[in-house]
Amino acid sequence: MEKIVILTGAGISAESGLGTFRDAGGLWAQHRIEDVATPEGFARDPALVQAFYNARRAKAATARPNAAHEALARLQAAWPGEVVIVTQNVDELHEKGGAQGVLHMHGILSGALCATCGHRWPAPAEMAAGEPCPACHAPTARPDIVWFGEMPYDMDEIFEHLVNADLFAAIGTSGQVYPAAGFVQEATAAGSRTVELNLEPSATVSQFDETRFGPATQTVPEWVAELLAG
Ligand code: BJW
Repeated sequence: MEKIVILTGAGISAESGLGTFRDAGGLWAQHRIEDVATPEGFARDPALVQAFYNARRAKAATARPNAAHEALARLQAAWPGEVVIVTQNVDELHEKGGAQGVLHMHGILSGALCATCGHRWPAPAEMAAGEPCPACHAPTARPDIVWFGEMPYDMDEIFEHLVNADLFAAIGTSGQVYPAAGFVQEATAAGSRTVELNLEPSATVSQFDETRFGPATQTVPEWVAELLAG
């Protein structure tokens, strides 16, 4: 039975009303990456970083999964082989749409992490600068988000899935952030077919065997229906 590995990025949640990073008017047009998505930025101004993530946590809490998230959950439930979803998104809309076992390589907005001892716990709706860790009591609670220069989560498991994939799909990701941007190369080297679904060609578009362009709420349900029809 064919194994499908799917990588998703901010584009799949765009039509749920959550901002992407690099599109015009996206999150990085409003904030400098190095201020809000690096450990150095957090050390410099924890209040700014907490405010950035508090706002995104509040927005994600009310966001609804869209037809693309729901189509991937349908594929997982109906496909006779394995369907692994790896997401760079921190919004948990795949789970809200019914997906199982999602690998959150860049963390989750609903999680908190101690920068001192590494303890992880559910984040409150609002986090403040200098909040204490419930385990070691150091005043270093932060969002459980993977910032630039940090190791993404579950990498061993993800690479294991990639080398065993028969089909790799990247959905709504610009292909500008590593290691995720290198997954298509890993999958190709392992003999997998590859497909990109995106609004526009990504930075790695030339590395895919097949491309489908358009809004995720259209392209993903169509692609899933074709797969399930055989
Ligand atoms: C639609 C749509 C619609 C819109 N329908 N589509 C070379 C190799 C390895 C590492 C590096 C390297 N060079 C540099 C590095 C280091 C660095 C990096 O990649 N820098 C680049 C800027 C060059 N990477 C790291 O530091 C990572 N750690 C690391 O590498 O550790 C060492 C390591 C080495 C080797 C193996 C393993 C580990 C950590 C990266 C952490 C990224 N964190 C962020 C922010 C935190 C999360 C958050 O706040 O939410 O994660 S950055 C930001 O970018 C966020 C995203 O998850 C990530 C990717 O963005 P994404 O999802 O692609 O969004 P956009 O906005 O870029 O694109 C949206 C796409 O959707 C577009 O293509 C649109 O067309 C499309 N779209 N509407 C369909 N309706």
